[in-house]
Amino acid sequence: MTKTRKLATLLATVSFGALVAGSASAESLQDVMKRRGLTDNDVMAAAKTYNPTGKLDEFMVFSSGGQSGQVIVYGVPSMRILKYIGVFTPEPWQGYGFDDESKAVLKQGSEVQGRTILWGDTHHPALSETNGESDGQWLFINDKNTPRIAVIDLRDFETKQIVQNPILQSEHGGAFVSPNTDYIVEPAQYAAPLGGEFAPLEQFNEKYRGAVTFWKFNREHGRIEPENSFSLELPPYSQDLADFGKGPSDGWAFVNSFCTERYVGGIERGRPPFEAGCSAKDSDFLHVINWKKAAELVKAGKAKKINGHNVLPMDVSVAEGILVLIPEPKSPHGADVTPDGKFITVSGKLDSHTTVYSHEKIQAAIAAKKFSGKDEYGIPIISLDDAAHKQAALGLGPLHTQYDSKPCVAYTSLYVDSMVAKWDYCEGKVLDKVSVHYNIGHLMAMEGDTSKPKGKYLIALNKLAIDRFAQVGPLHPQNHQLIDISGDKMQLLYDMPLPLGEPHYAVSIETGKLKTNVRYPFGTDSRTEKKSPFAVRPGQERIEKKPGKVEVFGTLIRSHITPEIVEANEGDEITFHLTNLERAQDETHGFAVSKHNVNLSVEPGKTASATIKANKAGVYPYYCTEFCSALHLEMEGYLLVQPA
Ligand code: CUK
Ligand code: CUA
Repeated sequence: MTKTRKLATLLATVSFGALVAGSASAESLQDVMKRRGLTDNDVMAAAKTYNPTGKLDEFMVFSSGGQSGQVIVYGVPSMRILKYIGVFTPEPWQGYGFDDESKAVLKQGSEVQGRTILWGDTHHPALSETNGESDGQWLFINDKNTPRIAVIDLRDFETKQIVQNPILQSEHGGAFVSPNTDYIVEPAQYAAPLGGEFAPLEQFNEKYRGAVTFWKFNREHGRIEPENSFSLELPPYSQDLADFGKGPSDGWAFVNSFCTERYVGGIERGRPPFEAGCSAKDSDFLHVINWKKAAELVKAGKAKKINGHNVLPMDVSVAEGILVLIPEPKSPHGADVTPDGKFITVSGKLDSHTTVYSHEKIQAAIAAKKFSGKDEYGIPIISLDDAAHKQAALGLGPLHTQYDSKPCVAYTSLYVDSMVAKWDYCEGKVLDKVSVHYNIGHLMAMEGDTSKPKGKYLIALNKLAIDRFAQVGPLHPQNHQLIDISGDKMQLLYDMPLPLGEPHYAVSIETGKLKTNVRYPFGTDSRTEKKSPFAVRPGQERIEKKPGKVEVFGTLIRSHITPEIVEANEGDEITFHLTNLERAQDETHGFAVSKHNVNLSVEPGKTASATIKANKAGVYPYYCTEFCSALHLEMEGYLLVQPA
C-alpha cells in the first residue's frame, strides 16, 4: 500500500467513525480527492458539470434512442436523463400506445402493408428553426428501417404525428429542417424501385432508384402535410446525410451518397471496371438540389404521382437545372452547412481529408454551366476543383462536423482515431484534438447545426464504451461524453451511459427557449391538442350502456377514481374516458385494469381513454399507477364482469 493510499484509508475510517458518532463528515475536499483518487482536473470537471439539487441545466439535449424507436432527453452540463419520449415504439409510462388517443398516433406509422411495426431505428432528431435558429417548438425524428418521420410538440414532449414515406423502402439522412421549418428532408438510403414494387436485380440500373423527400410542415397546425410534400427521383446511389442551406445558400439542399458503384450482391451495377465493393471508386457524389425551385416545379404540375405522392423525375430536374453532382471523398457520411451558410463540410469515412465546399463556387459553376461531365443518368457533374474551398487532413475516419460560436471553428468526429478534431474551416488547419472513448459517430455542439451556435459544450456520441462503465454483460451502453469547448483546449468532462439503443445523433437547445406546459387546459386530448369530447366535470361522471358496449365518463383527483364500480357483461367492449381534474403541478394519475393491457398517464387537465374487451368474466380491480398522495393505494375501483 502506498503512503497516500494508507492515508486515504485512515482518513476514510476516521470520517466514517465521525458519521457513526452522529456528527457531520469532517472530510475536507482534499480528503475526498485522496479517498476517491481524483486529480485537480477531475474536480474541476465535476464542478463544471455538477448540479446541486434544484439547479437546472442550461441546455437540453434530444438524442435519438436508436433501435428503441424513442427519443432520450437529457440536460447539459449535468448529463442527467430527463425523459424518454415514445415515438415509434409503445412507452407505457406515458401511456404511449396504451391509451386510445396515442394508439391512433402510433397506428399512423405502425400499420405497414398489413404488418404492425412496433419498433423504429431512429437516427437523426431535428429541432424546428426560425430564421435558422432553434425556436424550441417542435422536434422531428426519422426511422431508417421503415421510412417515417415523427412530429413531437415541445409544449408537452408528446408525439403528435407520424408520416410514412409513400415511395421509399429505406432511408437514413433525415430529419433536417429548412431555416424556417417549412420543409423537413428525408433522403433514401438503399436503392429500390420507388413505390415499393418488385423488380429483379438485373433491372437495378433501370428500375432501382434513390430519392429525397421534402415534407411540407404546416407551422400553424404543427403537422406535416403529405399532400403538399414532394420528392426528387435520384440515381440508385445510397443517399445518406443531408442538410439545408441557410443565409446565402437558403433554398438549396445538400445530400451525399455512398456506393455510387452500385455494388449489390457481388456485382457492380455501375460502369466497369471496378474492383469489388462499395468503395472501389475514389469518390462518391454530393447531390446539390435547388429545393425551392423544385417546390415551384411541383406546383406547376411537373411531378408524376407515385402512390399519390409528387415525384419530380430526374430528367425534369436535369432539364430545369435544379440537380447537380459534385465528387466527394470516398464513402462520405456527414454533410454539414456552416452557420453562415457559405460552406458545406463533407467527410469521408475512407478518406482522411475533410472537404469544405464553397456555395459561391458551386453557384458560379452552375451559372456558367461549367460541368466536367455527366453521370450515367445524365446529371451534370461539377469538378471538385470548381467547388472546393479547402481540404483538410484532420485524422482517420472523419464523419460529422459541428460548429462553434467562434467564427470558422468546427469540430469533426474521427471514428477510426477515436478523437475529436477542432479545426479552422476557413484556413483548413487543425487547432486541437482530444481522445474520446471510443469510436465516435456523430458529435454535437450546443445549437451547433444552426445559424447561431452557442459554443460552450460539445458531446461526443461514441459507438463503443468498452471499459468505461461497470460491466452489464456483452451488450454495453453507449457513451455520450461531454467536452468543454469554451477554451482553446478541449477538456473532457463527463461520461454518460445511454442504455436504450444506439443514439446516432442528438440536437440541443438553450433550456430557456422551451415553453412547456405544466398542465393542459381542462379536458384536453393531448394527441390532437383539442378539447376531448369525452371530458367531464366533477359531478357529471356517468356510465352509458348500450348492447355490447359500456362507456365510462370518469374523473381522477386525489384520491378517487370516479366511478368506483363499473359493471359489465362478458363479451362487452368497455371504454374508460378519464379526465384528471388536478390543477397542481406534477399531479399525474395513472390508470390500470388488472390483467388488461392498459396503462394511462393522465396529467393534470388531460382526458385519456382506454378501450378493452371484457372477454372473461371475473372481478378486476383498477387503480392509479402513479404514487400521487398518501392515499394513493386507496385510489382504486372494481370492474365487475358478469358471466354471459
Ligand atoms: S449516423 Cu445513422 S449510421 Cu453517423 Cu447519422 Cu450512425
Ligand atoms: Cu392517483 Cu395514485
